[in-house]
Amino acid sequence: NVHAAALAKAYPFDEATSVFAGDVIGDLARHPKRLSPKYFYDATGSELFEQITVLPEYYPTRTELGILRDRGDGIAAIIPDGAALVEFGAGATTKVRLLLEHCEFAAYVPVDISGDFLKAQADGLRKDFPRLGIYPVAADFTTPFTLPEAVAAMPKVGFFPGSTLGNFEPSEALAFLRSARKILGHGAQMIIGVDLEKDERVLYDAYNDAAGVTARFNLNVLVRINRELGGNFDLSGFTHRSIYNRDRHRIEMHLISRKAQTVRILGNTFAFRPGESIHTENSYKYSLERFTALARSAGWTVRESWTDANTMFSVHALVA
Ligand code: AVI
Repeated sequence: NVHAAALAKAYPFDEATSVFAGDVIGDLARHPKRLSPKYFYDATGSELFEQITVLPEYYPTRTELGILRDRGDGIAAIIPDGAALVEFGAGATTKVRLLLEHCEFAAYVPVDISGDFLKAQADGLRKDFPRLGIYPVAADFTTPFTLPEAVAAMPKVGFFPGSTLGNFEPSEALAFLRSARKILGHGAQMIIGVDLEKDERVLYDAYNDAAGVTARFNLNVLVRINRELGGNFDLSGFTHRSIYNRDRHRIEMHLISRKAQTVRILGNTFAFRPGESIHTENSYKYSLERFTALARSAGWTVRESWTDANTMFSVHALVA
């Protein structure tokens, strides 16, 4: 990141902020402009995402929870007793609790970049599952990390809910599934939630909710750039847009400039044409066939797939 190196000399940022600054300046200098969806999740963004998960239009979270609840016995039947559950990314504990209640896990290993968040989450679970060994790992789960020694001898079960896979580009999704297989080891299993292609109106509404929470979530990345990097984005100068790109099987989120304007960030000036977009997120939607093929290319076999009655969302058990 050449920008980060130069910025680190000029500004007294911590390492994470230098990387954020370098990414923002590099990505806004591109044509078309873009920003990485990983920067949505500051404290406000994480709170807005929690609000999204309970919106009437946003079906994925409640549908996946329904599948985990209704198919809990089926999932438990294929998981060996005494296994270690390794969760890639640790959000709200609602989903993992469902698995822990249905299956006899000996250990739980939440992996997340935010150490503070992990600690709070682990403390809450310890109270309700006193016999479960909890071994948090503070790491970026998209890069290789080692599992704690304590779970070395246990069978491993990965857990990657929420269709987070959908926010990866296809090449990144493949790389992640390969890396997870390496980390979990031979004979491991993985439970993964994947959002499905469906009626475009349903997809459109899920990312253009009537209450405007998704719009606030999208715009919050500009608020964050203003606060953390001293940018001067005029929030009323940008509008939220989500569209379904049918050819690429993905929802795209954009922030559209309402007028000709310039924005300054750390000594850099970015010019916007009226109607010009910053592409902020892709959310890929899979068919069962395309997901099966992707898992296969990464060295996994789909052992079982579960969906809700309306085939809106899917949960898969993979074997390495
Ligand atoms: C976290 N991720 C799976 C969400 C999604 O649906 O792609 C993020 C999101 N973006 C807008 N609404 C929700």
